[in-house]
Amino acid sequence: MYLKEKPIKRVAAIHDLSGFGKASLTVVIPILSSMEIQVCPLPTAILSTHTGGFEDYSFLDLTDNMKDIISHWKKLDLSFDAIYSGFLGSEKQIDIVMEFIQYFSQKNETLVVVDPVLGDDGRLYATITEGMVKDMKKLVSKSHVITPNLTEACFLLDEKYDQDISEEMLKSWLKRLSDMGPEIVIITSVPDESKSKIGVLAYERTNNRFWKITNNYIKALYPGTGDSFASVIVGSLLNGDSVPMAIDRATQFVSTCLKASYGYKYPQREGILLEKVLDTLNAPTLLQSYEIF
Ligand code: PXL
Repeated sequence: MYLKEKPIKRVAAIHDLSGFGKASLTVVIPILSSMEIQVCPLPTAILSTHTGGFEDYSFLDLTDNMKDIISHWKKLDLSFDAIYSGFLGSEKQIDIVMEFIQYFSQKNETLVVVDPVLGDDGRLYATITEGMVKDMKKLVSKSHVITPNLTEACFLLDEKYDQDISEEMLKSWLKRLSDMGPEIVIITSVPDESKSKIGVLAYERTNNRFWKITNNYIKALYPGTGDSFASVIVGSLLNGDSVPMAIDRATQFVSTCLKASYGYKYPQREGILLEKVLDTLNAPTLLQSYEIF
């Protein structure tokens, strides 16, 4: 049949909605929409702002509402090309996401991407508990792709955060993370030896290949860059890119966002100026930056 019942790819995006500060759904939706992918948000919580650099934020836990949303989606017999989870609000929510994956990826045609949002810069985010770290390990085991930053990789592996980690050690970490379940492991925010560059390292179990991309380090911490990176990975893989193409595209996009933002003087906690560079997502990737290591 020529007319398709589902004309574009569809993602169930399980993240919070933070009203101000550009993170989670406020970056996931524009990025994936720009990549011609339909986003169906399953919100985990509503916050006045994200938690990175703001205090006294409001936090509405949506655990019970998530169950209602999911049961309606089941009644509608919805199907998704990908399930993509990020910031989760409680241990109970991690169980809900695992059940969601079990139910909605029965035919094994659904790409499951877990961004194990736990912390950054060696520390857990304010709302993340030790119990959530433990449960996140279980959720990771149900995924095809994970995108931890270096801090999150340490928490998932019970390793100490050390910015001076060697490449050989990182290779073993990538494999150990993949042994937990996911076929593709992408670790972001890895400083290189000189600390003047920052890298993304990836492992693909099927081909037993390691990929690396490094970029000049911009000394600035804008919350939401991890969410932007993972969203581009989801969009690229759904659009048929290979793993190195996807990391190339995601790295170029985040680095363009950082450069666009760094030229302005405003509080970094307000996040990257995503809107200024969204249209670059559809430019062809030059595929000149990745290395095999
Ligand atoms: O960008 C990750 C993220 C997502 N959601 C919330 C956060 C953060 C990071 O600080 O606070 C609410």
